[in-house]
Amino acid sequence: MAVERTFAIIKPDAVRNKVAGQILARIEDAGLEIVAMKKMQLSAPAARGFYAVHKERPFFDDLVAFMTSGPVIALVLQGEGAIKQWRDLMGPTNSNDAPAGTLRGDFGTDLEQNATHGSDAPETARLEVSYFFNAGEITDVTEALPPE
Ligand code: 3AN
Repeated sequence: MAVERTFAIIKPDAVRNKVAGQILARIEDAGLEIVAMKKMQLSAPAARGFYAVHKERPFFDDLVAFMTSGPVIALVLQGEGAIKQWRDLMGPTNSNDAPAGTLRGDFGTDLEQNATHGSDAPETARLEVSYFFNAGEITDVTEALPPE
C-alpha cells in the first residue's frame, strides 16, 4: 500500500475536554507519523471555506459555529494507507454510532460534536492539507534521516 498523507483536525469539543493528548497518543500508537501540527482558532470565513462543500446543507451554520467555538489542532498525518487508517481510527461520523475504541466512540458526543475530522479521499486530503499548511510547514522525517 502506498504512503499517503491525510489531513486531520482535533475539533473544539475534544480540545475543550482536554482529550487532545489522548488523541495524539492514539495517532502515534497506530503508527501514523505526525508530519505537521498547529493549534489555531478558526475564523468564520476559514471554517466556511473549509466546509464549503456543505454550504447548502441545513446544518452548515451550526457546523461553522461549532468549529469556531474554540481552538482546534490541525494535523497532517503520514503513513501507509493513512487516509483509511485515520478514518478507521475515528469511527463513523455520528459519535452515537461509533463503537468503543474509536475516537468518536470514546471522545465524541453526537453527529456534530464528533471530536475529529479526517479527509475522505486522496484529492480531498491534498486540498485540505494545502488549505491549512504551507509546504515548508510539513516535515518529512524520512527525508531528514541520514542516508544508510
Ligand atoms: P465526515 O467528517 O465523517 O467525513 P461528513 O463529511 O458527512 O462527515 O460531514 C462533515 C461534518 O459535518 C462532520 N464532521 C459532521 O460533524 C457535520 N455533519 C454532518 N452531518 C451533520 C448533521 N446532519 N448535523 C450536524 N452536523 C453534521
